[in-house]
Formats: sequence, C-alpha cells, structure tokens
Amino acid sequence: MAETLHRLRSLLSAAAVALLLPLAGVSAASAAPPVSDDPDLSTQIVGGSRVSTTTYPWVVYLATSGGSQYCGGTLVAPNKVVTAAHCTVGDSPSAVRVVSGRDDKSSTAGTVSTVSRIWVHPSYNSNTMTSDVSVLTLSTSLNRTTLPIATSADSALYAAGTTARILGWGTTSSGGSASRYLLSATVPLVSSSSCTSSYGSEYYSTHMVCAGYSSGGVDTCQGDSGGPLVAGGKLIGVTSWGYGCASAGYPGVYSRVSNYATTLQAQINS
Ligand code: 4AZ
Repeated sequence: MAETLHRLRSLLSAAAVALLLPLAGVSAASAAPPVSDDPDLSTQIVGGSRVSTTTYPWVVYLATSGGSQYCGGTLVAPNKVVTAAHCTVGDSPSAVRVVSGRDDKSSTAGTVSTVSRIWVHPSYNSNTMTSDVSVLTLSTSLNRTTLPIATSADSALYAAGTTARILGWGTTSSGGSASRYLLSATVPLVSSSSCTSSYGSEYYSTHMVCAGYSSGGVDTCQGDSGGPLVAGGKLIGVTSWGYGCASAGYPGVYSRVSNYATTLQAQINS
C-alpha cells in the first residue's frame, strides 16, 4: 500500500538530511517531560500514553480489507475523513476501511466503514511531500462528534510553543512495532525558522508545520501518518513525515491544514 513506499522515502529523506545538516542546531526552547514517571512503560512509546476514542471520538484509523491498520485519520463531517495523501494515493476505495470507536485494534468495538470515494490533493508531490492531504468519503455517515479544520483565520493556533495533541496507533519507536492501543501525547509547535534549521529546504513553511521537543522523546511515528495534530479544538495538522521518530533536533512534520482549508472544505461539503 501507499504507506510502505512512504517509509522507504522517509529513510532516504532522513539520510539526505543527515548528510546535508550533520550538525543542524535547534534552539532549546522547550524541555521534554520526564519519561521515568510514566505509569505504564509498556505503552510508553514516543512519549505517548493510552487514551480513549470516547474522549477523542473523531480520531479514526485506516485499515486494509483484511483489517490491518496502516494510517490514521480524522472525522471532519459525518461521512468525511481527512488523512494524508501518502496514505491513500493510488488506492481503490474498495481497498480501504475506516475504523472508528475502537481503542484496541484487537477488539471488535466501534464501526468499520467502507469508502465510496478517495480524493487526493491534485498538487500532492511524493518527492517534496507538499499537499500531503486526502479526503475519504464514507459509504454511510457516522453518528460521532466531528472535528473542525483550521482555516486561514486560525493563524494564532500555529504560534511556536502552542501545545498540540498527536494521536495514533502507529509504531512505538522508529522501525518498531505498532501499538495495539490508541496512544496520544502533546507536543509544542516549532517555529518555521527552527524547522528550517532542522530540515533545510525539505521544509516548506507554507505547506507544513513542525511539532516536537528540541530534545526529542515525544513524536508521531510510522503508521500514525494521516492522523491528527490538534490545537484549539481544531485540526491544524495531518501527520506526514520526519527524520525517524522522536529524535532530538528533528521534530515531526505535519501538513499545515489552514493552507488547504478552502480546498479541503469544498471536498468536505461535497
Ligand atoms: C511515517 O513514516 C512517519 N516522526 C510518520 C511520522 C513521522 C515520521 C514518519 C514523524 O509514517
């Protein structure tokens, strides 16, 4: 599926960044929280802890027809899910399932929805990872709380240092195994100048936003792609890429939802 190719690209991209910016500095603005007091180290992944879809009813995951989770997503209307283009590009709607209301992937809780349409941003570029957003239309509407998307009026939500929430069922370390349970953490948004210091020309400030502690330790990871970055009660980012996961000096990179708001909202309303 699309995600597999992205993992390869992430590795190549990481190597290129390491070669180009071997000593890229990042201002030490925020310290990561201690990890030693985590009450449950078995679920302590990239700084995450277990949460429930009862608390976050709009977080969903994408699965194959065989039920394997491979990406995240956000319910933004009763029949619309925002995810990453790299999660869906080239896929047939019949190959995708959207699972909602299921904290534990090993359970049968919640709802498995089929998909009637996949829209991939027409400007999505898998080399630059710009316009990494996609909208799925569900065959049947869900009765679940939705999350609004950030618009151009929400620039304040992108201020450096803003606390944002990440959620997903992805891997608990770079190259590790995926989480059985929904995990979540908060991370501070990183300024565009700092993210450029990390990633150089691979970071496109109009298309992307970065989040993470300068010391690393808390991050999204493989399989979290497509899932939400949330602040101020809105979807401000879509998990997209990064150099590994939770590495010091290399924050997670998210599609900047406000940049695509008009285009996304047209799809959500259609
Ligand atoms: C991925 O490959 C991926 N640390 C997602 C998020 C991040 C890196 C890779 C950010 O799906």
